[in-house]
Amino acid sequence: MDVSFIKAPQIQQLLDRAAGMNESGGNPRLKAIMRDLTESVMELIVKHDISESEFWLAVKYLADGAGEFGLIVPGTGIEHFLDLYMDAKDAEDGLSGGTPRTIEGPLYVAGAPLVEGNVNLSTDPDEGGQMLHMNGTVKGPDGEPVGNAIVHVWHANSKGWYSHFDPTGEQTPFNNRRRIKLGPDGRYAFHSNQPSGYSVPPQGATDMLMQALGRHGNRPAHVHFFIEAPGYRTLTTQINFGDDPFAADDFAFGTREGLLPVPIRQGDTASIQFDFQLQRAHNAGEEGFSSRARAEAAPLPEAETV
Ligand code: MBD
Ligand code: FE
Repeated sequence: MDVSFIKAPQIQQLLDRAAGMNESGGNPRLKAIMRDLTESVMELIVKHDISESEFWLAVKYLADGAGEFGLIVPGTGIEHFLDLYMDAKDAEDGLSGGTPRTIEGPLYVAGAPLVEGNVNLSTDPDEGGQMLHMNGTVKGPDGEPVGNAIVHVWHANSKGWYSHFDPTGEQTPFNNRRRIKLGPDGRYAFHSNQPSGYSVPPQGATDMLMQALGRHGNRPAHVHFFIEAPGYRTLTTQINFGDDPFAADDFAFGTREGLLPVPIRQGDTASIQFDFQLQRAHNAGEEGFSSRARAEAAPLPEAETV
């Protein structure tokens, strides 16, 4: 059977009716997107001659795996694709330059302590024993220091687990998560227990998919950032350790040229010097965050809030 089967009047009429094209109510943009999405699924079924059994297996996979969509989206390359698409639209608008954006991932938690100075991110001890020291400057397009920035930083512990998402339940809320308030010079500095790479939960939906694709579910050790500052575009990015075995083989496609510093290692300490360069905001919306739904936790009562 050829995919032109989809173009038969009977099927085109079905698509129109299913997407509410003949109804006056509803959301026109959603109708147009739903019609194309449904047609794409039909095309896929015909192109690959997907059987009824296979189709319902896929529905069951999505239903059972819904809790891991935040991992499946980066694992399938779609979250990285969103970055490539935003980059391409920026280039069209003449908005290139600065530190590359890269995927947020599913593990940010709003409400981390707001702190100043040379900051310790780690509330909990970590038997890994290795320390990470990171510092640098947040700059603007002309190399000027960006004043009054807030650097949101979050990373895993030495077992690759993030606080608030740790199945062992061992971590204190906001361990390895802080918002760092910078001064007029744009300088930041923090230290923490060094993160290890991340692996998707064994036997979970993402792991099953990766195995079926002959892939793995590992990320190199990395540190996430949001950087916001008045007058500048909020940057979503991360650095991945250039000397990690998975630096060139990240299951989530979050590693990018310019975001792979190699830590300087001396004894139990890894040091990374890294400057960020922001783009100027062209409207107030660019100073904010996307409206992606994010986890949020109550601020710590003992937080050293500034
Ligand atoms: C992570 O820590 C991460 O950053 C991404 C993108 C996906 C899974 C786990
Ligand atoms: Fe991560």
